[in-house]
Amino acid sequence: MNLVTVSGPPSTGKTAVILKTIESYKKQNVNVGVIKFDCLYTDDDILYEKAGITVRKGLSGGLCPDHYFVSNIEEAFEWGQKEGFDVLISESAGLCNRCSPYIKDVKAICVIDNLSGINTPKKIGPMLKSADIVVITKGDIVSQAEREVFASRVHTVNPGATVMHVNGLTGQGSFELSTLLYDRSLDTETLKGKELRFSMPSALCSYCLGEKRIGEQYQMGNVRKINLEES
Ligand SMILES: Nc1nc2c(ncn2[C@@H]2O[C@H](COP(=O)(O)OP(=O)(O)OP(=O)(O)O)[C@@H](O)[C@H]2O)c(=O)[nH]1
Ligand SMILES: [Zn+2]
Ligand SMILES: [Zn+2]
Repeated sequence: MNLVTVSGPPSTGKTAVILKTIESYKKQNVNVGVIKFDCLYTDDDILYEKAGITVRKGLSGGLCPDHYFVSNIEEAFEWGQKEGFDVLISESAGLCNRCSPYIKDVKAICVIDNLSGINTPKKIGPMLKSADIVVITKGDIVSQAEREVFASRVHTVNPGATVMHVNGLTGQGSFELSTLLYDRSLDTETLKGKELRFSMPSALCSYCLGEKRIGEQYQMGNVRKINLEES
């Protein structure tokens, strides 16, 4: 089975792009399943089910969604193998810009949209920086000049990535994407022992542990203070 990890900030078009890409696979009799990771809420599973795609979802609740992803991806992978998928696509919410779910030797796709502002590529962090393919959506609602500036900002942050434009509504570009995601000759047997591309920052502070009170005397562990003297 091939595993493909898709992530990106909320509402950028991940589900739309995945649905269009799976349409291409269906025509080629490639069996695809989806595992969706989110933080508090998602109804993506309903969208996938409506399209006839087998899907499971996991909500991380109080945990960083990427940490939750890593703790659960092996089980999700084994589920996909039992289901007999050729490709398992994970969709995860990029809610934490410090982290990313990408695994070495597992295809990593970041979906961002043209509407998010030209400085967004710099803000996203490892989820964009360490992706193999960056998919840019919503090109239909900005000008050609804006599309070009945005794509060049993406290239600056991740010069090694393949940058693609996909329209999540019409599916334009999704066939090309589908040809890059599935490799028939590649059969990943297990994720055991594989490594993340990026070590998740350890940020154990009082607030990670449930503290609610404001005030220096309540702050322990990994505390960082802003320097307000400098501008
Ligand atoms: N105009 C336009 N709208 C798009 C495009 N791609 C997605 N959308 C719309 O953007 C909205 C969000 O798309 P989703 O596919 O749900 O985004 P997502 O990244 O999966 O969202 P979450 O999983 O909730 O974080 C939907 O209303 C889509 O129809 C695009 O290329 N152009
Ligand atoms: Zn989604
Ligand atoms: Zn995180």
